Amino acid sequence: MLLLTYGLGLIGVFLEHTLAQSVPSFSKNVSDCPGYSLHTLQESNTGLTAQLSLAGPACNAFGTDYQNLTIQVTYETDTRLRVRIADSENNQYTIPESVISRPAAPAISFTNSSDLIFNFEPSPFAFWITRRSGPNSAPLFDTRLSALPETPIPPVITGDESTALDGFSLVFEDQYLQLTSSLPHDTNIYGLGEVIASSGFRRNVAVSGGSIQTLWARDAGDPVDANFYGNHPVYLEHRFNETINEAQSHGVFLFSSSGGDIMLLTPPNAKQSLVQYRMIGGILDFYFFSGPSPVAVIEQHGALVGFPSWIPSWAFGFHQCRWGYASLNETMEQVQAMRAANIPLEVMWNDIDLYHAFRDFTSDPVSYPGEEMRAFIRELAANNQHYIPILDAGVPHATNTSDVYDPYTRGHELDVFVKNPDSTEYIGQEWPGYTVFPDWFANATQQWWTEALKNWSDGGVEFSGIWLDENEASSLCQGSCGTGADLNDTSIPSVLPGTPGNPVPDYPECYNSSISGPSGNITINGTLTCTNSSALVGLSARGLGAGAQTGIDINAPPYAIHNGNGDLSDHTLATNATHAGGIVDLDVHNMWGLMEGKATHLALQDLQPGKRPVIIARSTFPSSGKWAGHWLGDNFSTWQSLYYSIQGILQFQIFNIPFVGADTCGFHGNTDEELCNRWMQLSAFVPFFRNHNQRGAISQEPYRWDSVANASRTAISIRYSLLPYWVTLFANASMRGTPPIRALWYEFPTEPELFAIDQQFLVGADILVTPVLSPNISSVEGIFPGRGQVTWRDFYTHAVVKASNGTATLSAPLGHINVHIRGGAALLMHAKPAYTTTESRAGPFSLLVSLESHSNAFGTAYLDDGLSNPPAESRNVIFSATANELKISSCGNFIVGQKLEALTILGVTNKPSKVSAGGKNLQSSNWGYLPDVQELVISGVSVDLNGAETTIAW
Ligand code: MIG
Repeated sequence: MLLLTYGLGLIGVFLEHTLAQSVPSFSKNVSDCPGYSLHTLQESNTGLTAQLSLAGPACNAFGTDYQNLTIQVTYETDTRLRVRIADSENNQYTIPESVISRPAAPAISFTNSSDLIFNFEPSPFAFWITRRSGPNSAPLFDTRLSALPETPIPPVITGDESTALDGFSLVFEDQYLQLTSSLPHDTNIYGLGEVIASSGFRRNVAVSGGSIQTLWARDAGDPVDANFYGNHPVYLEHRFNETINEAQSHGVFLFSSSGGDIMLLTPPNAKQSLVQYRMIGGILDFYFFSGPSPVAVIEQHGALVGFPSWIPSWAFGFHQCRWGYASLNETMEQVQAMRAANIPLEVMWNDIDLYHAFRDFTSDPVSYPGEEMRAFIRELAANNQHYIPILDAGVPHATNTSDVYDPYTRGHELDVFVKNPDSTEYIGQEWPGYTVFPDWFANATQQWWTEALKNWSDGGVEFSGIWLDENEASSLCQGSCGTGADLNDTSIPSVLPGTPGNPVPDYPECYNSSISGPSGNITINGTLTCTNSSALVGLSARGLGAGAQTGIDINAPPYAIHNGNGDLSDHTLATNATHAGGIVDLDVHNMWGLMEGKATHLALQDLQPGKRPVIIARSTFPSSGKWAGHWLGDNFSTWQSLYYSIQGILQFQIFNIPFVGADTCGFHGNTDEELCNRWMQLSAFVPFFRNHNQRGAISQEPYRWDSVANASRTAISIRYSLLPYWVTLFANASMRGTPPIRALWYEFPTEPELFAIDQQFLVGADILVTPVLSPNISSVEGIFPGRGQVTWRDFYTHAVVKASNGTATLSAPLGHINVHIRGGAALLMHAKPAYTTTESRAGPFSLLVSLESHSNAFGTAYLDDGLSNPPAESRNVIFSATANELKISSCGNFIVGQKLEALTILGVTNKPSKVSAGGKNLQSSNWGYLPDVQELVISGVSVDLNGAETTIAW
């Protein structure tokens, strides 16, 4: 009853703010939109500028047509071309440099050297992009009507007429912008997000359905085929010409913070596929990246939006979290239990349980007292461990004048909160009751945020990093529900999960009560009762949640994007919430999470000078990687979620936010032993490795089951031995945007059988992970790229994989994850992985070399102190093997304290008669040869990685 009255009250307030706008009537039909004609063309040495005029009567489809547009084409580099179409009046919102700074205008001309060429026809205006290096191949992007099929095209979602396509003219209205490009039939498209696509990592452009990527940040627990936390209007397209065995990738990025729908489909009977952009604001500011390799496309996107921030080496350790550690004691017990079980724990986290009255920047005086927190965190630090707490987006509104809550008082004083249209504070609702929201556009917000973080840390919560939750931004009520309400009322229309009245009752996915014990008693002792076939059912299911799109609010733009919540103002700041300078949230909604991440990064730089900030954010936007990493949000304790985590991790590599991972063992629902076992092992090969759980669900820390403890120890030990490899991959990401985690086809772009593979992935170029994604099986089939030309060796046994037709069935008992090393790899490793990354780094190095064709291997290792920001001195070590010898050389100024003490060289065909290091023969007791796996093992050396070139010969 309370809920109902509450809800009605909110609607009243909301309408007051929205009814004021009278909405003109629109045709809602783009079929008679006239397009534009180009004139007043001016060419320059970096590109061209021209005017576009509406070519006929305005169609006013979902807004009012602009009469005049300006197009600017800039050859920014040889691999990046910008096509920017904006209203000549400059009324439409554009992303300011203060939020995302972009490279300066080109100082020299790339017009005649760029691999991308801009072509156009003036009337109706249309453009297409071709490759200089591929004059005869299909354009990469083509908006000509002649390139597009006849319209109308039936709905992408059956029964949802708004997803039909009925005209391809360029439409540029204040509230609707449409641009359509032809694509080769059923081309390979990756990216556009954030999404969990039922089609897998490769997006569905096929006849049966197609895809809609809706761009609107939304707090929704990992829905399939619908918009949720982050927004990334960038895709990576891959084309393979079988006839000439040529593979080329390119990228297309729309630089816009507006809400929108991006449709991908292949019309029935059409010879081509399409991408159609439907934006409800902003301008059309496109960037094209020429690749031609997929990794180059990702690097080119990074060069534009910003490369990922440097990650300190400790952040690659194992993180333990859950919602529901009720007290500091309970939190400490986890740290102790992990130590007792000898399962490495690097970073301990707390969720909102930490807070006093659910308030940001607090710790509960009874359950998490400040001074005890300080002592706890310092003890962690003394053990080379770290601590990360949560921060929610909604800052509690103090209830009354006697309620001292400094972050609110101070923020109010500095005028840093989002406003209603009438300039009063916008008051939404979160766990603490009524909340306000930082306005990242206001002048003093950064100062206030930094101060609040400092005070929190000074009060005892001496965090090493920050976890940013709910930053879509999420609000539990509709509109500014606190405006005019009784702010003393801190009740919320929702009960915490795990509290009486809202238990987490579902049995683990594979639970069978007849085998697992009496029903009604969920324990962590799950049994292995799922069959392989049942668990992955639904992977091909579709559905974009468009059913939720009823009751469009009058305050919503006339074109209703396919927001999973329907109303754009639902569960978030209302579209009319107002930022400094009069910006309405409608235009910048998708950047709230980015801006919070940036402000937090800048604050940590201030508070922890010289250190690399560790920030994990839920809502992201292009350039978020410069400031933060990401976790994949509220997934489920299911096998399907385990599988989906791989495409999520791959997607965020495209977005240049490589430090990403899923809630290991699953968030929603109750996990079980087998799932958690497999998941702990998979996540050990994922950049951000954190176990996290829903409040009220059964406990799932890795020590809870013996088998999971064993599996975790094994996988974490491999992870820590591979730390130099992770550090090198992430250094390359921060310096060049190179993605650390790669889809198999990135390395083998001419092998179409790999284009849809997302059950396996590569760590860097050299480590292939083939996880188990289904219950109750003890073998797994894997594909081994290279078509027999590449040697893959088992990481554990060093045996060469025998793949017939490119695939092999691998033994995969519970507790074993298949990992293979690519022939030609040379991996520097920590010889003695220890309890923490710091202790692992303190030990000696080893080297694993997997020779290709029995002679060649190459690898590099980036070494530095793992902490400094910006990075201080570094050293790049190069390993290069050819015909019976390995050369080790390095450059840089960082002094590596640890020696290389052991080498394993795989692929040595015959037992060597002698082995030498640095010209001196080794005693026979210092090396051995295993003929079965053609393995030469060398110990008893002590190679100085700072020295001049050392040669190991055999
Ligand atoms: O409304 O802080 O995604 O990781 O445990 C739920 C509690 C708020 C959502 C996050 C989840 C976190 C939870 N939060």
